[in-house]
Amino acid sequence: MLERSPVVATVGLGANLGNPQAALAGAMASIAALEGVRLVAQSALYRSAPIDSSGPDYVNAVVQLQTNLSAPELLAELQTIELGAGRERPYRNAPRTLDLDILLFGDASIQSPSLTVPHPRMWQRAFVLLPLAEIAPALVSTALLDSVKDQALVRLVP
Ligand code: A4P
Ligand code: MG
Repeated sequence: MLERSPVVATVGLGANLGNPQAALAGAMASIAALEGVRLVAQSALYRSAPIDSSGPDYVNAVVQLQTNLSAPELLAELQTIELGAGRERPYRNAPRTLDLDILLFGDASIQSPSLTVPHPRMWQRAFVLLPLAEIAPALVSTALLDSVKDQALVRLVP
């Protein structure tokens, strides 16, 4: 079988139930431990109020990884990690113990019933753009950052 060439994927992490900081740290470790995945960068954690959602404040972060997995394979692995963190889906945008979204997968454009990449709402959200700018500044223009400046976000310093 032909080896796939590695792709750099960007994953957004979020949580607002349970212990979000611990959930995000655990998820980063689980992602780094996946076969066929190498974690190349991780942002700090950021706290913000829910957008189009409810419940306690969210904690968010973004990681970049290099992987030989396909995008659907990576999604399946991320969903297994979500389930391991007690993720339930009672209704759309419900508060959650852990959410892992594929934001970018190389320069792929994917529109399937189970996967839309780039993530359609990522460019409107400070909780994605600020951590992304921290680890991949070339991907986030000043104009984009300016467009989300009204969304309050606190960088959590460990
Ligand atoms: N799916 C399609 N594309 C993707 C992708 N690129 N990455 C499908 C991951 N999954 C993708 O996901 C529902 C289905 O989307 C999956 O089965 C998968 O096949 P989900 O995790 O159950 O639902 P979700 O995350 O609630 O959906 P969505 O549409 O990604 O939600 P959003 O728009 O990301 O909103 N406020 C703050 N402050 N911080 C947050 O993290 N998150 C949300 C979720 C709302 N408000 C927030 C935050
Ligand atoms: Mg999700």
